[in-house]
Amino acid sequence: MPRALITGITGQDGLYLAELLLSKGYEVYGFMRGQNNPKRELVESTVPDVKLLTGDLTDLSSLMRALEASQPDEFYNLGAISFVAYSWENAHVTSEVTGQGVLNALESVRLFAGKDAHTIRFYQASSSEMFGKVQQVPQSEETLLWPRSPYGVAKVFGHYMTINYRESYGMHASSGILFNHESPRRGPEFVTRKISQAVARISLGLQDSITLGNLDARRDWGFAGDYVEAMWLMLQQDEADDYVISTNETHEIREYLDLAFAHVGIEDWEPLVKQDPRFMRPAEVDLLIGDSTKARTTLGWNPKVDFPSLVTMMVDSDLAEQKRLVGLS
Ligand code: NAP
Ligand code: F7E
Repeated sequence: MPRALITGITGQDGLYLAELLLSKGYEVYGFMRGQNNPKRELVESTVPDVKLLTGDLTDLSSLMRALEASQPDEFYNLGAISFVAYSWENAHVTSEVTGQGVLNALESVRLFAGKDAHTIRFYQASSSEMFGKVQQVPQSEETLLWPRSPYGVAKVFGHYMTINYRESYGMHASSGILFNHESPRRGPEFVTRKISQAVARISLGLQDSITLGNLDARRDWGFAGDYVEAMWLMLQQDEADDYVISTNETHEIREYLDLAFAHVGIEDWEPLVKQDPRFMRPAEVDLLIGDSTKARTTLGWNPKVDFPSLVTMMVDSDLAEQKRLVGLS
């Protein structure tokens, strides 16, 4: 039975990846912060077969202990401070967790396994935020990186550190440059979930309006369930490498609003959406659109959920949750 260790197990991708690996017969270990983590219950109820280990990406010794306890064949480093807006307010801790945390994870594998470090296949969760002020459209593995947020800068550090450990120590370390991917498990601070939750509440008469920031930004949005499959495929290759994972389509936030409101029968949503500079960013990433040709041809990966289906999936899930919360179902 193959064994996998996942950092970021309480997050959106951690849960989907754990489900995928369990379905493939893996023994799965989840690395989680704190003995009193409020998300422990969620993990225990969603993926009860995952064995939980506690620690922190900023603490090398806790990663070493997790490796000792799990003896993994595959190590998926998904843990990070992942909210871009927050990274300006807390740039230092973002660099420690999202940046140096990757170094700790790589170093823990090298120290733990020594000359056998290549036998633990390593996945790093890199991000399209690294493209920032885009230098090429669409963005591929060859596109120059120009991060526009402390989060993006930290991800660039982790990305190159992963490549460096591959080249210096022969580690099987791969980096997935994932474009935005969403789901009903997306944190409510991210724009897609913020909208799906608000649309559900507005349609049920529980909320009057929603307040957003910049509506002109464009993103290449996919479904998280599809994207974790790409992570797994990367670690099944003989050679480690870097891959862009994206739908190759870009959509404005307004299009997401159009589809989400239309799904609950509201066509004229403009009066329901307010804008507040509080949700604007000091520097914006305006246009993200990925070119995932390499992943499609080499890994045989293809996204299955398209943009309209993603939006309706998220709104339907929030409608069900809101109805449950107010006792309507
Ligand atoms: P998420 O839902 O925000 O999950 C982040 C996870 O990191 C949580 O489990 C969190 O644990 C954990 N974490 C935070 N600080 C930690 C620390 N100091 N030590 C250990 N764990 C810590 O993120 P996601 O959407 O699943 O994304 C997974 C990874 O992919 C992240 O690295 C993210 O940056 C990257 N990524 C995401 C996207 C996307 O669109 N979703 C795109 C590209 C790359 P707590 O519950 O304890 O906070
Ligand atoms: O913002 C705009 C905002 O916070 C998307 C993370 O998973 O994907 C994610 O980062 C866009 C931005 O995601 C609001 O200005 C407008 O242009 O949903 P988001 P993100 O910043 O793209 C990348 C690939 C990651 O790696 C990250 O970890 O939406 N926007 N109004 C807003 N955004 C938010 N959050 N809230 C608003 O009210």
